[in-house]
Amino acid sequence: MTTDISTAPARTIVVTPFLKTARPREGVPARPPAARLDEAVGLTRAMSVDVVGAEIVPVSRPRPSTLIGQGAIDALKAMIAENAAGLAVFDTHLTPIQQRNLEKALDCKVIDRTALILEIFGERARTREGTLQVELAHLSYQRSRLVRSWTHLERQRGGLGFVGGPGETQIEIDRRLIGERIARLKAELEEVKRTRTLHRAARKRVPFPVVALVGYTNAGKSTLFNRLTRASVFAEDMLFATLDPTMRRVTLPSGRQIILSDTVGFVSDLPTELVAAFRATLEEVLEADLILHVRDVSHPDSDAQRDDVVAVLDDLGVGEEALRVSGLEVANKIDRLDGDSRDYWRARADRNEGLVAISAQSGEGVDDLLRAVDAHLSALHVEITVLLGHTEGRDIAWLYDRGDVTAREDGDFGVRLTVRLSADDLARWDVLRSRTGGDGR
Ligand SMILES: Nc1nc2c(ncn2[C@@H]2O[C@H](COP(=O)(O)OP(=O)(O)O)[C@@H](O)[C@H]2O)c(=O)[nH]1
Ligand SMILES: [Mg+2]
Repeated sequence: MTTDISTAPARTIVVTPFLKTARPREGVPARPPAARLDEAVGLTRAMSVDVVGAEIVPVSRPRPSTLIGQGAIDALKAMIAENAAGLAVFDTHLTPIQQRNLEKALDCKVIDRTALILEIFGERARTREGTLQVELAHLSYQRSRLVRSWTHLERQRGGLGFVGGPGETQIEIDRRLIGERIARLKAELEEVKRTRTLHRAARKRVPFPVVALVGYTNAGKSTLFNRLTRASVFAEDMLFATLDPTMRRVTLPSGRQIILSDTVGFVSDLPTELVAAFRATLEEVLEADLILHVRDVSHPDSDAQRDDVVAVLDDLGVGEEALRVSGLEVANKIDRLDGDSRDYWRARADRNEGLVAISAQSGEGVDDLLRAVDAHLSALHVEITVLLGHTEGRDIAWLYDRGDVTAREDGDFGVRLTVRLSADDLARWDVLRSRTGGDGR
C-alpha cells in the first residue's frame, strides 16, 4: 500500500489522544478534547487531504511504546481498514519510537502534531523567507528525532514529504549532512532578511489592493474566502493564472477590484520550535492593504484567540493602532449564537465601524462586510485635482480607470479632473507623469 498525495488526496483519520491524567498548566484552562479534535480536523483539512474519520482516544496511562493502549489500537485499525485510510494524524507529540510502532500496528503512515503543522506551513509558505524558515524547522525536527528519510531535501516545492508512503526508502540519517544543511539555510536566511525590503518593493506590483484574511484555524476564513470568490472566479483569468489558489480577484459592490488572500491559520499551543516558521509564513499580511481578522465568536476561547492574533500581528509590525486603521474585525459564526449573544454582536457592529458581524456559512452580514471593505479601501485613498491637455487622452483614461473621478470641468484650457486615487496609484501616477513630462498635479 502506498499513499501519494501528489496523485490523490490521502484518505486520513485524525486522532486526538486525551490524557486523562494530564494536569492542566497553572492558570491555563484545559481545552476540552472535542475542541481539540475539531481544530485538529481543521488543520488536517488545510493539508488538502480527505478526512475520513476522527476519534478522541482516552489515555489513562501513556505507553512509551505506542502511547495508546491495545484496545484503542484495534479500534483505530478497524477504522483505518474500513475507510481505506493511508494516513493517521495524531494530534499530540509522539516519540520516534511511538510513531514507528504505531505505523506498524496500524499499517499506515503516522504523523504527529508538529509534523502536521510543518506540512501545512510547507504547503503555504509563499515568501522565500517563509520557505526557508519552514525547511529549517523541519530539519531541526528531523535531527531531533533521527527520522529515516530526507528525500524531501531534494524537493523543489510542495509538501515536505511527511506524507510519503510507508514503503519509502529508509535512508540512515547523516547528522553531519543535516547539520551542514542547517548552517547553509541559516546563512541564506540572513541574506534573505537583509534584502527583504528590496523584494518587497518588487512584489508590490499587484494591480489591485490586497485584502488578507487572518485568524485561527476553523474561524471560517476559507468558508468566507469561498463565498466571496465563488461569484467572481474566472476560469481563464490569465492575469492571475500564476497566483496560487489562496489568492483570488474579487469585485466589490462598488465595482472596485481587490485581491483576496487566505492566509495560514493560527493554531492553539503552537509548538515553540515552529513559532519562527509560522511568523515567516504569515509575513504576507504586511503586504496587505487591509487585514480582515476573522473570529469564531461562538468559540469558548474566542477572546483569548483574538488577543493572540493581535499580539502576533503586533510582533510582525502591525500594531494595534495600525490594525485599527488598516484592519476590520469580522465576528463570524453568529448563526451559532443564541438570540441574546447575536443581538450583542450585531449591536456592537452597528456602533463600531471596525467590526462586522457575519455568518460566512449562511451569508448573513456578508454584504455589510463587502461594504465595509469598500469604505475602508476608499478611505485609504487621496483626492487630487489635475489639469490635463485635450491631447492627453491616455492619461485621462488612466485616471478614470484607476480612480474615482468626482468632478470634471472641460474648458479651452483642457480638462480639470478631481479624482480619488489609492496611495499606490498616486505613486504610479507621479511616475507616469514624470515620464511623459507633464506635471502630476
Ligand atoms: N455554523 C457556522 N459554521 C461555520 C461558519 N463559517 C465556517 N464554519 C465552519 O467552521 C469550520 C471551519 O471553517 P473553515 O472555513 O475551514 O475555517 P478556516 O480554518 O479559518 O479556514 C467548517 O466546518 C465550516 O463549515 C459560520 O458562519 N457558521
Ligand atoms: Mg482555511
